[in-house]
Amino acid sequence: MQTIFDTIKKVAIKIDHTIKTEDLGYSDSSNTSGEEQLKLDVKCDFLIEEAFKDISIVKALVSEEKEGVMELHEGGKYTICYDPLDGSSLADVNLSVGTIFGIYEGELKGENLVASAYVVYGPRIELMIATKESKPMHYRAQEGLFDFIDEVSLDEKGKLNAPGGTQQHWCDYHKTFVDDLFAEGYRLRYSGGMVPDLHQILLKGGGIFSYPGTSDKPDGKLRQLFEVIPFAFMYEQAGGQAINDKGMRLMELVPAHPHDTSPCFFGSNYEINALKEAYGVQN
Ligand code: AHM
Ligand code: MG
Repeated sequence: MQTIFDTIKKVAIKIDHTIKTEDLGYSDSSNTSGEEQLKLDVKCDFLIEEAFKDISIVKALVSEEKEGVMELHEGGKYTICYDPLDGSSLADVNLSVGTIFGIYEGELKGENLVASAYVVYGPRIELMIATKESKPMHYRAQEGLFDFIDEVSLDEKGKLNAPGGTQQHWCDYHKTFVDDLFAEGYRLRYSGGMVPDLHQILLKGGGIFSYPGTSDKPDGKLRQLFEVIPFAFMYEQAGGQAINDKGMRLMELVPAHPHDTSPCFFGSNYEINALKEAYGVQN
């Protein structure tokens, strides 16, 4: 597993360089979710594939930017599911973006995730790694190498509210829930990049990030294998909770297809318990 984390560290530095130096325009292709791919999406996907292709413990790769599963080594133990450049449409306005990795052993489902990691490309490059044995471990790059900063824990209750999805398409009880948090004094923090938005909530002690099912997207937007399950694991390891709109732990998701999405809510305990009440699901 350490080899995988070391590879993530090396490729993160390359991706950061790519973001800072390469063309921000569109490629002439689109991904499985029907979204137009930027040249940066394609390049970052390629860099990750190159970085992992000779590592024998990696059985397969599954990328948000590719259709199927890319088999690598038959005797490998882990499948790495990744979003090469999450929030890539924010790069041209110079906001933070990220890379997300979910490391699975066996069938691709929540309970088989054994570790997750994400990288934030902002004013600095930061990395968070979570394993079953640890709280999320926070690193920051300094001259191309990652220094360990600290373990991260969520407080019982935070102050930040990051409500995703188009408000016009929210259901009434979701709107009431979001409004009630603001009436309680919560502050809006939503950049449109789930990596920096969830990173901010983790590091500032707590709050809630939501991307609900909406009338136009009943299953939400965020993809289970590359986005939802890796962050659910991070939040649970930090002492928080991560659930869907039925109150089910996101770690119990079993995607039928690699690109399946799910409504998702990540937060500290107070806010997630309030959400369960607002949605009328088990607490
Ligand atoms: P992407 O993987 O195509 O970049 O999309 C995922 C991003 C998330 O980072 C973010 O939370 C969400 O899309 C924002 O969506 P919206 O613009 O609907 O708020
Ligand atoms: Mg993404």
